[in-house]
Amino acid sequence: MNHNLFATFAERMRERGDAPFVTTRDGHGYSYRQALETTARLAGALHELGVRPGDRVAVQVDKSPETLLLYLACLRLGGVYLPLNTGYTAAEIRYFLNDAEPALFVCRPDDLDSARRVAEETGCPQVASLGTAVDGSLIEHMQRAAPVEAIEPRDDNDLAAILYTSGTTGRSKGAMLTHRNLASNAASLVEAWRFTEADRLIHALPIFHTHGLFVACNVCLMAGASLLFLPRLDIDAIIDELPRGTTLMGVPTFYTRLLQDERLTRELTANMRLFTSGSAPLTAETHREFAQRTGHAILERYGMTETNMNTSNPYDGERIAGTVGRPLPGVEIRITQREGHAPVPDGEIGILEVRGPNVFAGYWRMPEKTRGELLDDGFFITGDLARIDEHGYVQIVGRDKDLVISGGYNVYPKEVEQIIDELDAVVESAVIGVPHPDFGEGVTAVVVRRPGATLEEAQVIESLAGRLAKYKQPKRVFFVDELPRNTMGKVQKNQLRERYEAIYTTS
Ligand code: MCA
Ligand code: AMP
Repeated sequence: MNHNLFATFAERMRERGDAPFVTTRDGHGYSYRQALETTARLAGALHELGVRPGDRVAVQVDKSPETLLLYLACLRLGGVYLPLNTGYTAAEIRYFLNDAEPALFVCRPDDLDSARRVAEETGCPQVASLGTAVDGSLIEHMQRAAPVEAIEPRDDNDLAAILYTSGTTGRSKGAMLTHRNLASNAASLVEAWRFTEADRLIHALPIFHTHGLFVACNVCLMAGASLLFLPRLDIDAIIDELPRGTTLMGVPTFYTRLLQDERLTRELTANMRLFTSGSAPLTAETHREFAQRTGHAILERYGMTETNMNTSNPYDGERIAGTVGRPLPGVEIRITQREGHAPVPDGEIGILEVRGPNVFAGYWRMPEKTRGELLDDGFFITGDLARIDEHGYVQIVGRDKDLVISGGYNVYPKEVEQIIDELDAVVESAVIGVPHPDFGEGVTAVVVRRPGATLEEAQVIESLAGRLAKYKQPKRVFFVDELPRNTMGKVQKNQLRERYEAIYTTS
């Protein structure tokens, strides 16, 4: 049996025939039949460009139906899909290409020159481009190449994708996801969230992360549902589409922004059956306000790049605000002490560990880091602090890792601090996340200047431009004489978070 995830998708695609698969607001799109054919043609283009089974295909392009088909074509050919945030700078991309050694880098048409330079520096043999108007050299290749009709045989444990997560101690790590990881999770979610052919998902997330790509698209593909692709979060467009949609998946910022719009009502959302939230904590207040306004209890779930989705509030039972529900079928969780991994007593806070067919195969070419987080018994240490409440629901209460989540994107303070600390006028810095009304947490830098130096806030932010994606850059920078430390010399970020707690929420 072929365990290629695409083989499962292809079966559904054949069955669904002329039913709509993915469309944009201006009517461009593909039926399931057209999508299946186009993946064969795109696989032909990839083959012509030298991609062979097991090869990585790095992709940094804007969201479009063709981007999704490129992912599927890569699976079809047995390639390993490596999507990259469109906000990453050339400096960030250099690291990923060096580390992953892709056979092909697909970039935006406008980025072709810089992409070619980075590819040359990193030894990436081929570059192609893909635009949002069915344009770019990849499309030209597709028009010339012979389609690849076959579906490359893959094992359960063969890699389907690598997604980079920033490292708490510097280097980004490539999470290796297998065909089994993706297939098992998509099947669980279809079941848990009752996805069917009748669903129409309003899709406004980026498709270079687990949430927008695997949770949203794989689930729709497995269920034979249809996707409405919006290029980004656009509240007007969502409001306009809600009467024709059945489901929306978002990060908490989606819901706080929707709530600011008076057009969001019970009537507007009457056709919708499911709103889900994840990637960052949804406040109980947002959950309640949304339920009051629309009659829909947002279904919050919890996942990670390394594990796909782990827990979910129930479709039928009570969805409890401030919790992420119970483990999905086949997923085991335990709450442990940091040292020794012994379980904590019931109801107490500890580190959340996860095991199951959803848990990744390890970090790309980083056996040490893999051993540090993926235990011999198969449990993965998430680094999230959690407790299990009296209903058996998981509550994520904090993080044991130094991480800021801004608008659903992870920002590792270390990465930002390292660059700020390179400035001549800086002695040291600490980057923290503090409550932000739009992004949940706002990236904030606290900097110690050298005596006599005249560094200002704007200069610190400018120094990061071109080196770090915009979402990682601090929204505010503060200067202090010294950073608070404990007796061991460790910077007390909790104290800093308390001190700057209200900077974004009181204006
Ligand atoms: C944009 N900006 C941001 C963010 N997004 N700054 C901080 N955090 C962000 N998330 C910057 C822009 O560059 C801009 O800067 C300014 O903030 C305002 O941008 P705006 O137009 O408001 O941004 P937007 O296009 O509306 O985007 C906000 C967003 C977006 C909708 C929250 O970031 C988003 O779609 N986030 C979802 C991320 C996601 O999919 N995460 C899943 C990964 P300036 O004005 O100065 O130019 S986690 C995952 O997959 C796990 C497994 C899971 O559990 O799901
Ligand atoms: P990423 O590495 O981008 O996949 O982000 C995964 C992290 O996002 C998790 O380890 C959690 O810290 C956080 N996360 C995801 N979903 C939720 C949620 N529903 N509530 C709180 N945190 C979440």
